[in-house]
Amino acid sequence: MAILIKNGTLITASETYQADILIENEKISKIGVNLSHPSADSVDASGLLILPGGIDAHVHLDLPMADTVSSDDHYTGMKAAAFGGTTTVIDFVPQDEGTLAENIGRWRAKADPKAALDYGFHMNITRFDQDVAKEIFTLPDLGITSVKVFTAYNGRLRLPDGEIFRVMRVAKSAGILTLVHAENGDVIDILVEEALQAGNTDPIFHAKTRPAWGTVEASLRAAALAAQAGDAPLYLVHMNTAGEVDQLQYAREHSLNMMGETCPQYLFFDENDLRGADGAKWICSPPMRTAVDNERLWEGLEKGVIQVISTDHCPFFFDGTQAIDYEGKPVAIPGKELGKDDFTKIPNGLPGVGDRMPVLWTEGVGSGRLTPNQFVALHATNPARIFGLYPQKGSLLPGADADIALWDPNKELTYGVEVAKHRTDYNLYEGWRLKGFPVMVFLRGQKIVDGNTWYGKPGMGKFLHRGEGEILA
Ligand code: DUC
Ligand code: ZN
Ligand code: ZN
Repeated sequence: MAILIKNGTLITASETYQADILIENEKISKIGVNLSHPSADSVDASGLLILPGGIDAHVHLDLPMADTVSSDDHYTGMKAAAFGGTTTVIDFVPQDEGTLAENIGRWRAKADPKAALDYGFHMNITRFDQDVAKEIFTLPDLGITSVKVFTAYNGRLRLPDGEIFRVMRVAKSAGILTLVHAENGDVIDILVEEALQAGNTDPIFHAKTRPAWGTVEASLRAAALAAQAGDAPLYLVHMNTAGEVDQLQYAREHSLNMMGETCPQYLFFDENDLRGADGAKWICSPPMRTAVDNERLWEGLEKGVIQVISTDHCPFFFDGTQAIDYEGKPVAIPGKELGKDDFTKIPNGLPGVGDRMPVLWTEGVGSGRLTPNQFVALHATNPARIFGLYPQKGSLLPGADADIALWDPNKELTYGVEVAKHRTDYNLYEGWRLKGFPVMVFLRGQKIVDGNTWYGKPGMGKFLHRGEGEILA
């Protein structure tokens, strides 16, 4: 079935223009003025903007954490994403028992039957030896062209610096991008132990025990390791401090192949949000920082130092003892209440995958800080390029997948948990007034969202075999 979207204004990463779009066989087949087709279903997009579907390059779905699991799985999280204009997500495969291929196989077995959007995987490397080194070379054949390493979570996820250096060298020669989670694991462990000994168990101590300086230092360390690994390509995840923007700028000014992302929570909130009775809602790692950090991250986006806005979506219920209604059924999943007497037991993570584009449209484009074209670059085109999905994803071009968000720039609403479709009991943007919202969303030419109606289905999303990504200068 063909679809003809008429009279809309296309917004790409570099252009804004009026045209019609013809969709055939899941792809954009034509873009032009006054297009016609004998049997296409016509969609009138007068007064609407046409954006490439968003790409959230950093989500965690169905992620086991301590005594629970993140509350959005590959169906519910992707559905929530779609209602916010996102049509592709990239999830992380934990490195548990067995080979990388076995881990990926197990994660695919969970994701494939549920996926409601197209999706890819990053591979966490949290145990490294010669066998893993060899296996990294096979990841591109499995569709994975990025690995993530950690400088924190001692004894669990962290690799020693020498092993991070080795991973970077291997990854570079395999055409793979290394993602780094930058915090100082040693300092965190000492501060956490001291806080608990002193009886400091409130959520604010989550932030106090993970200092910003650890992140600044670890991000420079990552840049230096990548430089010494023959200028291995490097991508800094969830940037949250002003100092990280400085380090990224420094690395880029010195021609290193370094890029970075930030997430909405680091633009709008600070550690004071952890102080209230509901402070646990804001607990994620790395934590919120200060208003000065928020501002410098905005500047990093405006000036192109930071390339991507993703979410680190990893929601938990605030009160997982109380069921919510999800698609007509009661659902309760243990959440933040697990840590009511001890911040270290609060599951780390936030909802965000559905909030990202509507919130950033209002606060970024609506405020004049970002142009609509920058918005598209940060939310779709840049992640597509960096993660080897361009031009199939993140573009409005003939031949590309027809992943499209029709955006009403004048739609105003009060946002919050009742509007967002995440499977959790709270929303960080409760009561925010938003202007500009997706009203219709297509995944490979299939209408999956129309206003408040959901047409998506579990299993309709495809696993994406990503190619080698680009280094964005
Ligand atoms: N941080 C979180 O807060 N949750 C999941 C993973 C991560 O890096
Ligand atoms: Zn991380
Ligand atoms: Zn993450």
